[in-house]
Amino acid sequence: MKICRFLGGDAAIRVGWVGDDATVVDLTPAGITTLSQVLESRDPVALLDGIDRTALPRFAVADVILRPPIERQEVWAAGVTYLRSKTARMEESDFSATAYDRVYDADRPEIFFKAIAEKVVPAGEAVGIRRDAKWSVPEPELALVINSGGQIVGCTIGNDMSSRDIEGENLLYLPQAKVYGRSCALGPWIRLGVTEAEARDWTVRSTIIRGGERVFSGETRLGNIKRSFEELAAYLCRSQSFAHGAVLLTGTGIVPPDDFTLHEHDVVDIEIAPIGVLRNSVVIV
Ligand code: DO4
Ligand code: MG
Repeated sequence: MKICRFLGGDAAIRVGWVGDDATVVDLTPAGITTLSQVLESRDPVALLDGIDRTALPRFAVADVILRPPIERQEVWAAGVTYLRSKTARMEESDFSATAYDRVYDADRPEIFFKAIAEKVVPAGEAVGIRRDAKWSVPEPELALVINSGGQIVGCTIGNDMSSRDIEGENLLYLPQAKVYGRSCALGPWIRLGVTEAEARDWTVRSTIIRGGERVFSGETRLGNIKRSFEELAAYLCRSQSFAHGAVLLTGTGIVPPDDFTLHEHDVVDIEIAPIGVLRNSVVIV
């Protein structure tokens, strides 16, 4: 079961039920006007299953403008959760290699703040590459949707856009490498009611298109994430609570070759087939 936020004809943001990735059913007449009503309910899937959708307005996905599937949650990100990510970071920086090596094996994961909700880019809009960076990459990641009680209630697709030269120069520059305009995309929608065991069997695929040509493709299995989703969510919620919930990116296992950098107008696709495809073009910010 999938839910989205989209713009209605009156330009108001509505919550939609997504069927077969092709149809959006407007849940407003059924009294569902915010995502949090669903995500904070005792049983989100049962809540939506209990709605008779037959008489509700429906639209083709292609005809609606999707908004990011997030309202007031903070977005955080885990890093170095795949072996591939650890080796890539160790190669990018002599300065920080030991830190990446250690954090991969440490009990405490790397978790950093990524974005506030209003800065998140939806599917269909442009993600950003910094104008002062020379080496910019997308980071295709599963994103966990966590409610105010710290429970994982759904998942979506995330892009943790990163400036690898800035990150590699000095670990203290990580916030600048990771947090800037248009550096976080989420979407196209949230999938509810999935167990971790099911999700770990899924594959993340990413392609980058430049001028109509595919210039990169890569894939990994979510089962390659070293830590459990529950462990990552529990660390995020240690010594802090999220009144509006949180979204936690789970790290990347897809790393383009070291001579690859994104260009303006590239198009980045990230597919996790049981969720959908997050597609964004690239703009310099
Ligand atoms: O400190 C590096 C960030 C790592 C990251 O974002 C990832 O592995 O996805
Ligand atoms: Mg990342």
